[in-house]
Amino acid sequence: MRTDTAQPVRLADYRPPDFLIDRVELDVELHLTQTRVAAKLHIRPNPKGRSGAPLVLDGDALKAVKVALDGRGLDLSSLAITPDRFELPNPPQQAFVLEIETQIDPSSNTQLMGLYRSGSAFCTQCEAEGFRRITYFLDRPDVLSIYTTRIIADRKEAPILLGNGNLIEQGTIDSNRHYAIWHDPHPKPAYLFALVGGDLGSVHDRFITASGKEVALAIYVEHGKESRAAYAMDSLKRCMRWDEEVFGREYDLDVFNIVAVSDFNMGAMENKGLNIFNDKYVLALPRTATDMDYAHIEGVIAHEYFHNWTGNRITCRDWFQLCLKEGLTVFRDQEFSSDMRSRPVKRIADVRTLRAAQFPEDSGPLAHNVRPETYLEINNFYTPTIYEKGAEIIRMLKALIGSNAFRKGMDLYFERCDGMAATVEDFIACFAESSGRDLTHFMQWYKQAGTPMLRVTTQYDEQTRNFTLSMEQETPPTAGQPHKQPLVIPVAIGLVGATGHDLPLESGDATAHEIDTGIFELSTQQRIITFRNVRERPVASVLRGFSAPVRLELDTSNEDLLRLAAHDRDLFNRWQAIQTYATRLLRQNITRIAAGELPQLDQGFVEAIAEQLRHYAHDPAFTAQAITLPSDGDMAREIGRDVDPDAILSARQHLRHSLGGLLQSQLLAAHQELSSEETFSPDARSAGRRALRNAVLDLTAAGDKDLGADLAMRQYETAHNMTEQFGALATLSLIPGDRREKALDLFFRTHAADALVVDKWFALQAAIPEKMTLKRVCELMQHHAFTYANPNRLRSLVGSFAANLTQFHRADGEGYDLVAKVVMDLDERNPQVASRLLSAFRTWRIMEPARRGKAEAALRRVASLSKLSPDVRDIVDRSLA
Ligand code: B3K
Ligand code: ZN
Repeated sequence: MRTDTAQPVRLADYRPPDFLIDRVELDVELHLTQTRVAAKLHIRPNPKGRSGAPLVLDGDALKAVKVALDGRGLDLSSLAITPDRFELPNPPQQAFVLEIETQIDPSSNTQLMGLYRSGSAFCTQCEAEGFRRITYFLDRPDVLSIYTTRIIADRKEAPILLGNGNLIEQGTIDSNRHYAIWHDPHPKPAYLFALVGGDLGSVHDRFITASGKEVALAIYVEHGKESRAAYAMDSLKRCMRWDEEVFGREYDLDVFNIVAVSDFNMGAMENKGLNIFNDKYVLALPRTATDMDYAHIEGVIAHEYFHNWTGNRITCRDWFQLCLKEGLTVFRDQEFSSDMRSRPVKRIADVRTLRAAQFPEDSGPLAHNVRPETYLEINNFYTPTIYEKGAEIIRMLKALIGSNAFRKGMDLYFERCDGMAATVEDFIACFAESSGRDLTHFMQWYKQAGTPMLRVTTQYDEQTRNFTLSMEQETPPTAGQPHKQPLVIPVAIGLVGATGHDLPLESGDATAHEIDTGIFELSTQQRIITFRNVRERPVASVLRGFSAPVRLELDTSNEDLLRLAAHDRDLFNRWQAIQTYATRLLRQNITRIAAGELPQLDQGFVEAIAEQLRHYAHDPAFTAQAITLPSDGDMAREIGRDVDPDAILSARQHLRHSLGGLLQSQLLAAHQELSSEETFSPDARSAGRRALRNAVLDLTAAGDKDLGADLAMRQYETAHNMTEQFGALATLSLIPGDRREKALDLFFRTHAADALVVDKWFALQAAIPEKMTLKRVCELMQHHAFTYANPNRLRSLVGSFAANLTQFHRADGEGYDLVAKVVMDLDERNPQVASRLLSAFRTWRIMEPARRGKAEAALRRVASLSKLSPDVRDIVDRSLA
């Protein structure tokens, strides 16, 4: 393992490479423990680099066995080669060919970076810096090369040999071995390199592009799982068409291959023409996958495919520009899913994710800019801030300049930057040009961490019929950034009248464009807008569609929230109104419980939920979101300091209990009406019905646990698909007793052979908000199906526990101790997954003092280890700073 000697890398220090590598010819002879990699690099000095500089190539745990320069062998002992560095002190001043042969051991690669084994297959992961674990290289995203890869393997062991680009030749080497040659005509950085060798099953299809070119599509999976790839294939074809229609982007190779593997550090990887996926985002059958899994498959397949243009054709100059490909590609996949499903429901889901994952990051010790300025370990920057907040910036850009200028700007970007390693500035310049706007101030979103607070107060004057809305922004300080600048915030506003309709907007304080679009810009610290001729007192619906990634503080009364909840034509704000109301109720009850008083529930809120239920037929998926109360994590974030998770849990349980009890008959009726269709369809409407049915079941059980358990058992027994079965099990998991244990047991026995379903079983148990969960998790870590070797399994048990607010943050500190111990045990084997788990501590400072002390002690224990990976060292040091 590399240990923690990493030096910070700074954006300000960027220098073009001294050499370019135009062509790479790789010869990879796959072997379990002694894979031979012969690289022939066609190198030339970069006219933009320093002349006369030495050639220094990156390596990581490599062993060179042979080196030749322009065909002449070099004596290895005369060269300064270490496992992580290859240097030619006096390279030729013109183009030259450097041949390096290395030998690597994929079987002992437990980090799952570079070439490794998953099951019985060889596969690779090179982003961000994994290619240097395969061969010495200029492993940086601004060195673009054309790759030709010959893969040689035992024919029986690896009948399937895949590489980037198009297959140009295949044949026999001898009686046991065969080869395949893949050529990728598109220059690309090394992080997009991939190869796969193994004995895999596959499904095939084809796609005809808008200009009539045929593309052969294939998805490779473990033998026997072919039928599970159908939805992924369907999603692939739909997103290929969508990218043509919405962004004018066509696919550019003859083949597009996807390989699903079960050991993968993250979700998936967009290698050119050869996407490699965590099988969780490929495999689905109604009896093994929930609707949420289907939606994720659709989204991730699209995300990786969309990278072909945003990431691959146009890549990043350096890793500081990561959001250039990730934020933009997340925005594109969100838009795709919105077009495939219910747009408001997708928006609500995305905002929930942003708030649950990015907001806590942005207000804690790991806060960083969407474009960071320094890093120690780049793998720690694949964060919700880069991805989700990065996508929000693109969404705001579109709102500010309008759809037409946005599309023109995208077209310009594709035209101007194709084949380039670009920067955020290159990207934004295209929109400045297409819209004619100066976007200098807008750029600040990339340069400043922290979530802005937007405070809005309103006043209606019956005499003058003026409605005054004042907005104020403030971004709290974050690590290393004590003073913040005001940002350009697009605030979508509507004025909702008594009948629920929007009142016309008229104001001398706003531009005609703002009045037309309903999107008002706040670009200074404060802005006051007076709307004129407002015929009745309106309720302001602010930040419609969540038009900016900010926290909103509003003076809307509860009564006015009910108007929005019932009528706002913006469905996001309808949902938000209920969430805001519920949050207020929960906060009051937390205080009441702490003071020894009884929690309360007001009738208005109960009626609002009942009203949502009455109208579920319109969009059941929306209703499912609307009747789901803010989570424990939502409340912890809202409270923001001296958090006592147990107090949050009891207030929530109480509210759910009262609500479930009061609405019981309505809930039971809905559960009955929504009972499932015999034949399963994963489409959004059917999925919405199932989501609502599960939400209804859950609330019923919160109201009356015996009734709920009976209903859940019945649903479990009659379930036709995983969504219903797992929904029932999830409800049962919250009701202690024999029934729960029996159901869990049965579920495991039914699905023991199916790793992705077993992951759900682990995850569900680790999420139970009960004191006994810690013991349960420790026991499950001894279960024969548990292993440290598989990232999905680890995340399902330990990751799920670390996301369990009350149990990870137990008052006795044992939750922290457990996660810290797993991180320390795992670090040597897989630093990336270890550091990801450790980032669960990112909110430790908002806890009440006793818990805070325990969390800090656990972090200090990790920090005190002398041998830590740079990944974990970086996270632990920043968490404690
Ligand atoms: N680009 C990859 C993520 C790589 C993570 C490296 N630690 C997947 C994606 O965002 O599409
Ligand atoms: Zn991505």
